[in-house]
Amino acid sequence: MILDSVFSKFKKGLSKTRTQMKSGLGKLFTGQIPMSEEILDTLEALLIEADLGMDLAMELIEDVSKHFPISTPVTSKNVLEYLQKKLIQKLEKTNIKEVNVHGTKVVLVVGVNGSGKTTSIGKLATLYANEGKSVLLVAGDTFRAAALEQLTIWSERAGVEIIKNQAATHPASVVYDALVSAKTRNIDVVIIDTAGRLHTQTHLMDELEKVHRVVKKVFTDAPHETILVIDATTGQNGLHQAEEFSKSTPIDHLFLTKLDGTAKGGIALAIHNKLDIPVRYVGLGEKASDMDYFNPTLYIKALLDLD
Ligand SMILES: Nc1nc2c(ncn2[C@@H]2O[C@H](COP(=O)(O)OP(=O)(O)O)[C@@H](O)[C@H]2O)c(=O)[nH]1
Ligand SMILES: [Mg+2]
Repeated sequence: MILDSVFSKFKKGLSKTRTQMKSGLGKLFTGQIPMSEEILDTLEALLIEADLGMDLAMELIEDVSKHFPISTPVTSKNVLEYLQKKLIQKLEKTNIKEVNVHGTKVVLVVGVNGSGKTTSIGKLATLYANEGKSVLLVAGDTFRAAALEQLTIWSERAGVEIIKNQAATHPASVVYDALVSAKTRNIDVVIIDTAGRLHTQTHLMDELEKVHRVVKKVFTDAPHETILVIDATTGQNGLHQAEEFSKSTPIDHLFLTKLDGTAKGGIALAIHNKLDIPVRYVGLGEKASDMDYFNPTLYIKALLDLD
C-alpha cells in the first residue's frame, strides 16, 4: 500500500481529534502573539482532552515552554510543528515482534467485550488471505452463540475456514482440537478469538491462562503473536486494560480500534509512551479494509495536520 493512501486513511479516521485540536488552538492563536502561561495551560488541556495522557502531555508542555520561552512571539503553526517533531522523536522507536515461523503461525486475540476483537480478526484474516495464505479461525468465545455467528460471517467474507464446536464445554478444548487439526494440515495462520474477559474477573483470566497453556501443548513456541484489542473510545481505561491483561498473558502488540469514531485519538500515543507494548494495528471503521499498520510518524502527521 502506498504511503499516501495510508496517510489519507489516518487523516480521515482522526478527523475528529484533529478538528478538536485545531479549533482549540485556533481560538487561542490569531496571528503572532507572545507565548504565555495561558497558552501553555490551554495547550496542555487540549493534549489531555485528546487522550495523550497526563504524563506525555506534561512532558510535551515542558518541551514547548523550553523551546518557546514566555514572551517569545509564536504562531499556532510554530507550536504545532514543534509538537509534531517532538512526538515523532518520542515514538520513533517501535518494538514490533517479528517471529520467523516455520509452519503454522498461531495468533491469539484477547481483550474486553466490545473492544472489537471479532471484527479485527475478520480484518486480519482478510489481510492474510489476500497474501495467499491459508487461514483458520478458531471460535474460542464459546459463551455466546452470537459471537460464533459473527465470526462465521467474517470467515465467509474473508473466504477462510472456521473451526467451531458448539458442544464444547471449555474454550481450551476447542482451541486444542483446532490446533491439532491445523498442524496436521499445515495451515499458514491460525487466529484464535476469545471471550471478552473483564480483567477484573479472576476466573476468566484463569481461563485465558489455560488457553495459553493448551496452545503451547500443540506448538511449543506459540502463540507467535498475542494481540490485545483496545477500543480507542474508552480512553485512558485502555492503559489499565493493557496492564491487567499483561498479568495473565504476555502481550506482543495492540490492535487499537474505533479511531474513526473518537476525538481522543491520542490514546495510541499514551500507550506507546507508557507501556512497552507497541500499537501494531489500527481499526478505522467496520469494513474489512478499514485497518492499517500503525505508523507513528504518519499517525502524528495526520493527528496534527498543519494544512
Ligand atoms: N467504527 C468502528 N467500529 C468498530 C471498529 N472495530 C470494531 N467495531 C465495532 O465495534 C462493535 C464490537 O465489535 P466486536 O468485534 O463484536 O467486539 P468483541 O466483543 O471484542 O468481539 C461492533 O459493532 C463492530 O462493528 C472500528 O475500527 N471502527
Ligand atoms: Mg467477539
